[in-house]
Amino acid sequence: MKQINPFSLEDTIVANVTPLVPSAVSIVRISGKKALDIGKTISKKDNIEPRKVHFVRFYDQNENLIDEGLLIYFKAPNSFTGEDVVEIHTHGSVPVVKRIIDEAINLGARFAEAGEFTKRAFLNGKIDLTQAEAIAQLIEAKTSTASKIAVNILEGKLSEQINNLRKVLLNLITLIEAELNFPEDVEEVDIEHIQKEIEKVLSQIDRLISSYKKGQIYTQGIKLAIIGRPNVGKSSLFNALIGYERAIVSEYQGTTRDFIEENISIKGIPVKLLDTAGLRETNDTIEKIGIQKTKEKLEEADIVIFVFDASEGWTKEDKTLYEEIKQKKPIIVGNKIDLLLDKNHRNNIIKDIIYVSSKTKQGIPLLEEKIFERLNVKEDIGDEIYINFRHYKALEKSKATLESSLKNLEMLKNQKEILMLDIQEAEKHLEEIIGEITTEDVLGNIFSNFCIGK
Ligand SMILES: Nc1nc2c(ncn2[C@@H]2O[C@H](COP(=O)(O)OP(=O)(O)OP(=O)(O)O)[C@@H](O)[C@H]2O)c(=O)[nH]1
Ligand SMILES: [Mg+2]
Repeated sequence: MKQINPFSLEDTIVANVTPLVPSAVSIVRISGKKALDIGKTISKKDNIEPRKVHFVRFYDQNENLIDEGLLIYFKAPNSFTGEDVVEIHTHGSVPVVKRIIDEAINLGARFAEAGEFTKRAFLNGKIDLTQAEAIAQLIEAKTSTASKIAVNILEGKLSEQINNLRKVLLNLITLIEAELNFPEDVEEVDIEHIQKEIEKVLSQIDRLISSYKKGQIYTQGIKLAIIGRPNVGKSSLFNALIGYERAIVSEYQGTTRDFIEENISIKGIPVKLLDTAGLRETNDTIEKIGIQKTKEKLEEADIVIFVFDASEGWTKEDKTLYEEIKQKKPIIVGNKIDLLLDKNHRNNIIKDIIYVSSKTKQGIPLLEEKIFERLNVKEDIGDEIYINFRHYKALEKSKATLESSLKNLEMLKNQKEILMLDIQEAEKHLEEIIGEITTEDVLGNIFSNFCIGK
């Protein structure tokens, strides 16, 4: 059998771009040197012009008709991958797509690895590494805000900022290098100028670094646990927040034993909502296990909702329990407000309570508002940039190098070679972000997370 280097740019690759499910239309993409010939053979059409939609019939090698559809040819370098690309649009029939792919393979293509089209786009200089990552992020995005974050990076906004920072550092490197090479002809570089420029770069790096945590809230979301005594209406509140009767609700204490999770979105933020077993002293073995799990979930939660029964008031048990968990700064929710006739009663309890009725849904939007407020993020991110973990790590390294240069600037004034090496190192870490320098490991990591066909 022929040994194929999985990532050789010499190969022509093929894959379905759309999922293999019955649908209106499916797309197969072929990229590489043989793409046009394969397109011509499958469609039995000789004059295929680039960037034109051709309505054709597709045939297998025995001249059997596979389907009719559209064929588009993107001539290198004006394609997604930068290579010759042929796109075949068929009816969304799984066997049709498979036959087209088989034909392309018969004609010399091989099935693409995950992310291989995007990897080629990167290797051929069509996009940089931040943009390649953004494509995967965009496809994976679960909320509209997460998609906006990806699109902003795909537009090249992060690369632009990184390149601006690199420019400042490269200018410094040039100045110092000139001074070192031509000490007679070139004036000594003003150390205050160097200091100011490094500080400028550092403040931008800090701004980008701080975007990482916020970005995680938008893309990864948060965990929100509902905690409280038995029967206060935790499961009812859980159901009210997710919008359907998922958790069992009953008038018996200790109804919920195992915790239940459900994913929701609050103003575009993915929220993993957790209903837990009511906390109380009990001899019931199963309930005890549930309570232990509740305590674990409490630790993991980013935000805790502490529920009490407002119709009963803030009882001694509520107070004891609250004291136990207050370090998590819970949002306190008084439930069953529909049963509360004496409205003045509310003011007698602690401040900052959200009153709701899980039964009538009164107060639920306000609670969602409060949860969102706690996250301290914007609803519309505009054109703001939120970096990923890889960017974050590289920026941290660049920052550490620059900070140490700043600290030792007085000493480095007379050791400009070392200063220059430091600045060069800081600049290299910025290069890593956009992928000017990368290793096969880094690329493997990024592209293996892609889906097939991208
Ligand atoms: N009137 C009224 N009744 C409610 C409300 N929320 C819950 N209940 C009732 O309170 C009882 C307990 O509700 P659950 O949601 O099962 O309470 P829980 O806190 O999950 O209880 P455990 O799972 O046992 O810890 C049920 O009979 C619910 O119908 C509410 O807002 N108004
Ligand atoms: Mg329950």
